[in-house]
Amino acid sequence: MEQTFIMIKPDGVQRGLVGDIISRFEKKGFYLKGLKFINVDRPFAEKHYEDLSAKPFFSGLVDYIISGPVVAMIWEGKNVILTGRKIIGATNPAESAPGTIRGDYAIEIGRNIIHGSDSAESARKEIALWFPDGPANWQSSVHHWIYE
Ligand code: IDP
Ligand code: MG
Repeated sequence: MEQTFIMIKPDGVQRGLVGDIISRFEKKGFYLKGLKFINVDRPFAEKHYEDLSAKPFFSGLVDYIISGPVVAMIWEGKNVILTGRKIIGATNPAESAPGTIRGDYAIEIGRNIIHGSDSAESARKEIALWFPDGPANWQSSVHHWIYE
């Protein structure tokens, strides 16, 4: 089954949104396969966002991600990469639909609470970067109530 990397950014942690965000993914039916509460350093944040290194907002983005602890997660399920992006909402919260995490809780693009992998390739790279030991090994006992 597909896996994605989801990170609650420092503003999401500071604002007390960790439980709500985890709950949205859990209630949907996705399985939590990795969870870490950590501070990352500048080289690590730069590596995570290396594809954006030429953007004018890159150093501000790295400052933001290292400004406090983040919650790094692996979520698993059918189509979890694309569906996870839909649950998160558009990058700019001004354009995120109500009902999405960013649409409900954020206002500015540089304080948009949460990250989610945007493709199978980035999910694979990000999970390897953040969880070098790989995902947790467990199976949900309600699987057949979620999948036919
Ligand atoms: P995504 O998080 O929706 O995948 P990306 O384009 O990958 O969006 O950008 C990564 C992060 O960089 C965004 O979530 C946001 O925090 C930040 N960012 C993107 N564009 C801007 C911008 O124009 N100004 C400030 N920050 C930005
Ligand atoms: Mg992105």
